[in-house]
Amino acid sequence: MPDYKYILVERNENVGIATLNRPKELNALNFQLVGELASALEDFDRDEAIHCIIITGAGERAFAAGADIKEMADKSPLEMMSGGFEAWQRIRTIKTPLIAAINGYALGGGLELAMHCDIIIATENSAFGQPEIKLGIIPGAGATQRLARTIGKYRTMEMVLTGSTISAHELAAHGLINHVVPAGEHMTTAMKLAQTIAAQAPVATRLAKDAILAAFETSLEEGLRIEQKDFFLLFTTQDMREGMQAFIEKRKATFQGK
Ligand code: CO8
Repeated sequence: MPDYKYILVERNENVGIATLNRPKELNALNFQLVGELASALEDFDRDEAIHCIIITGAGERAFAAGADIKEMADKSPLEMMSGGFEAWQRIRTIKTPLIAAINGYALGGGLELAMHCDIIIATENSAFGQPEIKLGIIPGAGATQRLARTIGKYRTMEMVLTGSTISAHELAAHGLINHVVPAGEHMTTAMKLAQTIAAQAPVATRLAKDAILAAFETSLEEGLRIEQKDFFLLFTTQDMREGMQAFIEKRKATFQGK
């Protein structure tokens, strides 16, 4: 396991956990942290034993309060362009289902990181927002696109143009958060969900993620084609035979990831 400076990595049976670990700085995302996170997620993605991944933040106050403002403050456009944005692209292409477990602030790049995940759990004391406009910039890791596609144009405009924060309950009502839980229960809830996902056939969960993401990235025609291709592909797996045979024999399926 590589020696990371800004994240913690652990395994709990078939679940991988990556923890953003700069609690004093509210887990602000400096370039090295995002690079380390991308590498850790890729390691999990390559590990056949890992079937679901949780991303969370260390400490009581934040998932992540955004990109590291102190690191960005004197950067030129060219330095920003070559400063490691490809790490976000690497996170975007992780195939294993990702769960964000949020406790506290998820602002700017922090909310964008949560939106790179596939399921979002947040405690009721969490606060969300895209405050970049107050810094004279706009979101740069996907929020204008992912927020608009999830909560709609008008709410996104208000969030991005005012930079104001929004509660977990409000974002859940708009469809961006799956479950709002009492303070301190984000990891328990995320772990239960992760274990349920990890117990399924892993090729199927990865292809399900692939097909659902196509809904956000392609036309309906192309998305339907991707879904069918993924669907037919699963008929080549041993896990599909096992899943259906187990149903017929009225027993629990044992999946092998093959
Ligand atoms: N960057 C750097 N340091 C931060 C950040 C941040 N985003 N957020 C908090 N910190 C630091 C503070 O400077 C402070 O450090 P110190 O003790 O040395 O002064 C420490 O964390 C604790 O923070 P506060 O004292 O400010 O705590 P408060 O409880 O008073 O306030 C807030 C909490 C409201 C969350 C406040 O810290 C805040 O407003 N933070 C900044 C939020 C923000 O503007 N985020 C957006 C950043 S821009 C961005 O995310 C663009 C993404 C682009 C894509 C990614 C490119 C890499």
